[in-house]
Amino acid sequence: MNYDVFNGDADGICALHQLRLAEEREAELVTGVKRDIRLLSRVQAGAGDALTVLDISFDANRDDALRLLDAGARVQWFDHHYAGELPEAAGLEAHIDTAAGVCTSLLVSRHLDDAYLPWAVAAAFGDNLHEAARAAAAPLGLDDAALSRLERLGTLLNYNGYGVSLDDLFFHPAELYRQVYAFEDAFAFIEQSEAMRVLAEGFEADMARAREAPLALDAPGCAAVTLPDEPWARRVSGVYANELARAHPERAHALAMKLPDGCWRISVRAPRANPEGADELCRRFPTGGGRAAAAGINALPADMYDDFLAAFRERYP
Ligand SMILES: [Mn+2]
Repeated sequence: MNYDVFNGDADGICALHQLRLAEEREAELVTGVKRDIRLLSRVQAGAGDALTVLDISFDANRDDALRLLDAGARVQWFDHHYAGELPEAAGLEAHIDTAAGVCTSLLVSRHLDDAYLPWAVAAAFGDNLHEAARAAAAPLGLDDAALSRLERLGTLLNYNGYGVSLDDLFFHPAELYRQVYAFEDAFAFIEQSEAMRVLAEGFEADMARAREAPLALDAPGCAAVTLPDEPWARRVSGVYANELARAHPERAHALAMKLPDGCWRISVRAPRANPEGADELCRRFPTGGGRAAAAGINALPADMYDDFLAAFRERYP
């Protein structure tokens, strides 16, 4: 049995698509919303089974990876997230590079001598790696309009992955992958696929609502946006945070979403011009964590929201 295990965002989908264009293989698809990264816990496999794992952290799946390798499964892994120490296991083929400006689809593209490079460029845009995407696209000799179409493809595939549960999404990521699978040419997919049309409409409507959302805080160094507990807000919050970060590179951003139990889910982006401190700020609060440039708090008790805003403002004056 084969298993294709991939993050449900643009990077995961485009990584798998390139590999399966290069080598067709029947496989059970294992994926989920973008935040659902502990995907290997769902796989039971052993000797004779082959897994391809894409765009999820080895470290976050370490126990299950060791379980599957011990059981005799062969595992091929491409990723750009923190992996920690890799085990000495004959069955593991790891292509892991955590350098800035690298995403999983670019690693896969490198592995395949850039045979399907437009898909990797789109994925890099989806992961908000705009400079890396443009640099990687150079050999394609595209004009600005064509490059913008790949940016839009990456943005929309990425947007589809955001949500708290699969119910929030327009397409289950496995279904979206199947739609992509029918197209070798990325530009044909952009022009002809029903999925692109649905995602483009959804994206525009969601972003229009997000841009109307009230600011809880609007200061020179930082801004905080309050979003309601609605599917559109859960879908668009990550992409909207990226848009704000690019539009105001000197400013830090916090997106706060009310959860059904009254707690707040908060995403913090440090200023792009100085991407520091988001993790340290979030870790001061219960359920907070992340990276220096992008961090979050999963469930902030409502009575601590004002404390958070004050600390946010103090950190990014
Ligand atoms: Mn990625």
